[in-house]
Formats: sequence, structure tokens, C-alpha cells
Amino acid sequence: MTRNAIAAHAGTPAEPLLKALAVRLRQPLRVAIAGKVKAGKSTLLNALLGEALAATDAGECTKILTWFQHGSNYRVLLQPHQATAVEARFSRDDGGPIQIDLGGLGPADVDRLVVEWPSTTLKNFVLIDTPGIGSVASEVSDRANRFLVPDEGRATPADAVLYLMRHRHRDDMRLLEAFHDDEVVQPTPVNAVGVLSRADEIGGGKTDSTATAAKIAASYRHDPGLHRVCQTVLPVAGLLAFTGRTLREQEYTAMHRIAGADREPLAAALSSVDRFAEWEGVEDVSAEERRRLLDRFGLFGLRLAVELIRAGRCTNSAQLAAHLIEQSGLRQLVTVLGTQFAARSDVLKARSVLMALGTVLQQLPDATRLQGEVERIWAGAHEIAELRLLNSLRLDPAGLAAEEVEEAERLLGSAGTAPIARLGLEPDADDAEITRAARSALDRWQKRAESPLSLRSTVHAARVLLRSSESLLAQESDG
Ligand SMILES: Nc1nc2c(ncn2[C@@H]2O[C@H](COP(=O)(O)OP(=O)(O)OP(=O)(O)O)[C@@H](O)[C@H]2O)c(=O)[nH]1
Ligand SMILES: [Mg+2]
Repeated sequence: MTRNAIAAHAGTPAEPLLKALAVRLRQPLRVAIAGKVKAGKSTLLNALLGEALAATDAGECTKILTWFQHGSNYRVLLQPHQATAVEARFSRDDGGPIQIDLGGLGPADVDRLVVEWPSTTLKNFVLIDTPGIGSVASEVSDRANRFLVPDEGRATPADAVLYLMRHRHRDDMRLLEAFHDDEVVQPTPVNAVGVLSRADEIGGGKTDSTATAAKIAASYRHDPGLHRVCQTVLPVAGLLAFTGRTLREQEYTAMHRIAGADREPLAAALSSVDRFAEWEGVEDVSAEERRRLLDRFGLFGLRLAVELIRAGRCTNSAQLAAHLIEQSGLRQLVTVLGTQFAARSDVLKARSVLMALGTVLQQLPDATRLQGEVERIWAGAHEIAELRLLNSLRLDPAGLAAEEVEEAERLLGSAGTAPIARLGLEPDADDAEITRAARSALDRWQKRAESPLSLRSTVHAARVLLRSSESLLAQESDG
């Protein structure tokens, strides 16, 4: 399709754009990490990468849109506004975040940075770190807003979005709703996943914080406002995940010494950040080391590590690392990324490309034929019909009862695109069970589609679901 379009527009102003779109189809899925200022975006990105590439806390680079993509060499490109990209100098100390030299430019002069880095995660996803929305400098958040919620008619450069929220905030809701303004152009529940970030801090960093965060996230999942705009909300403590993935032997040794202190003074020291910083109770752990441990673990992480070591559940650094990662919720997030984003990668990318292609074609005088082709692809691709229905059911149940909506969403892949997930079967279901369930879904939706009593919107939804059931049956008989 893009090849046809390129041939038809050779030599016209559209050609370079169309070529760029063709390249895009061959690249990994682009996932933007968005959210308000200091939501923990860069820390989560580093946790996903397993190394500290993105700058956290202060620094100019936190105010610039930064793309992290796989490359065989280490390279940083700086793209100024309305000028050609140049290679930027960078340095990195001892596994810390990369320091990028902006060559005398300020954050406002830079459109984006592209960091190319050899990384397994980046082979599957391009990760895009966005500046905090609602930051003090309004021009910074404007830039992030423009990127995530672009002008009407322009496709967003990201195929999917992880939206970090620290607690439900009016601004979060506004932004998420803006995502949803246009079902076709903006990120929608299909490609937006909510993250209740810095989950360890919820409930004052008590050791049951993550359980509290899980409860809050579950209640968000059933919140009709949020359900409309992102498919699920997961609690994640990015800092614990990052520290777990990069834990050093000497950090374990220091935590082991701390855990060996007398119970009462230790508990008092762990009651606040200041107390821990001032505490002189362990000879071999200096004030500087304590400050560093606070940065790495957070108060909750310190308490957790002490508890685990004292209980004899972590006797080496690998075990402590594994516990931190487990508590962080990173595994669940990666699973969702895999089932919701990676499994749909092709269709999400195709969706972005088709949207962009439609926009390019609208601007050309002689494009009617190609535009017709784009529209036919839109209408004909069942995967795209599934995504659209999944989105629209969140807004309007199309005359279906609540249980039917639940079944329909699952069948459309809301909980994963594997047949077992779509049919809501147990993981050990055998082929015969899958076939039986698919056939029964097919019968049900066929009845709905053919019933003279069904509304038009119900008929439309039932037809899409019918095709989804058919393709599950076909997959089973092929396999
Ligand atoms: N306790 C705790 N602290 C966190 C967590 N994630 C991030 N932080 C801390 O929160 C601060 C901000 O984190 P960043 O990752 O820079 O947040 P950001 O959203 O990228 O911030 P901006 O880019 O400036 O908007 C840092 O001090 C982090 O150490 C977390 O899961 N738990
Ligand atoms: Mg940041």
C-alpha cells in the first residue's frame, strides 16, 4: 500500500513523507511514557531498560522529549526546531544517566533528542520519555501536550502510551480525556495503559503500601471515567524495579549491616528520611552511603529490604534484587506491554501509518484513488475493526448488557490476544475446549447479528464479534 503510494507520488512533496511512513512500518512499536511532572516517568523507563539512561530529577534533559531506540552503536542525535539534526556529545559516569551536551542550545530550542543504544528492550519498543505535563514552565508541558495530543488531523507520533499518575488528579483526567477526543487520531483505551506510579509511597511508605496501591489501582480500573480512556491501571514502583534490576553487591552488604542493628533504634531510624540520614547507628555505613541508599531504595524500599534480610528471606544480593522487582509490579506491567502492545504491534503501527497516510493524502489534489484505497483498508481490516469496537464499547455499550460487554471486550482482546485470553478460558484449556468455546461464541453473536430485535449498533458490534469468533475457530482448525 505504502509502496503504491510512494510510486504514485514520486517527485512530489509527498514523497519524502510517504517514504518516512514506509520506514515506520518496519520499525518497533513506539511507546510514549507520559504523565505529570515528577510522576516517575524517567525512572520507570530506566527500570524497563534495566539501566540508567534517562536523566531523573533536575537537569535540562528532563525537559526535552527524548526517544530511546535500538542501535548497534552508542549515539545521540539532537534535533533542533526547524534545522537538521546533529550528533550530540555525551558522557556517562559509572552506569549513571547519560549527560548530553546541548551544544549551547536551551531545552526550548530542541525539538527532540534521539538516543541510540544497544538494548534488548529497545529491539521491541522505541521508548519515548516525555517532559512532565503541568510543569512549572508551561512551554515544557505545552511541548509534551503537542506531542501527545496533537492538532486535529495529525497522527500522534506514538503508537501507544503509558500514562503515569500518582493519584487521581483533575489534570490527569483532563489529559486522558483529551487523548480520547478523537477515536481515530488520539491514543485510546486500546493503546493507553494507566500506571499508578511511585506506588511504594502510597500510604506513607508503610510496608503494606504496595497492597494499598493495588487496591487503589483496582478501584481505578472500575472507575467509568478512567475505564473510558485507558484499558487498565496497574500499580508500579519504578524506583524499586530499577534498583532491583541494577542492585550492586556493596549495596546489599550495606543493607545487611543496617539490618543487623538493634531493633528499636533501627525502627526509629527508618521512621523518616531525615532520621535515617542522621542516624549513626551502624559504624561501617557512612552518611554519604546512607543518602545514596535513600536515593536508591526510598524509605519504603529500605524498610522492605531490612524486613526481608532480618526474616532470613534474602541472604544474597540476587535474592534481594528479585524481591524488589517482584514487589515493584514491573512484571505485571511488562506482561501488559507484551499482551496489549507487542501482540498488537503490527496493527497499532498500521493504524498510525494509515492515519498519517490519510492526512498526507488529504493535502494532495490528485489523491482520490489512493484515498479510496486507504479507506478500503480501514474498513476491511478486521483487526482495526476490533480496535475500534473495543474503543467504542467503552463509551457506548451498543445495546449490549453489561455481561455481554465484558464478554465482547475479552473476545476483542482486551485481556490479551491469545485464543485462551479472548475466550476467557483457563490457561490449561485444551484444543477441544477452545473449539467448543469459540463455536458457542460464534453462535451467540450470530444470533445477535441476525435478530430483528437488535439495534443497528448491536448488529454492527455482533458482526465484528462474529468474525473474531470465526477467526478463532479457523486458527484452531489450522493448528
Ligand atoms: N519512592 C519512589 N520514588 C520514585 C519512584 N519513581 C521515581 N521516584 C523519585 O521521584 C523523583 C522524580 O522521578 P523521575 O523519574 O525523574 O520523574 P519524571 O516523571 O521523569 O520527572 P520529570 O521528567 O521531571 O517530569 C526522583 O527523585 C525519583 O527517585 C518510585 O517508584 N518510588
Ligand atoms: Mg523525566
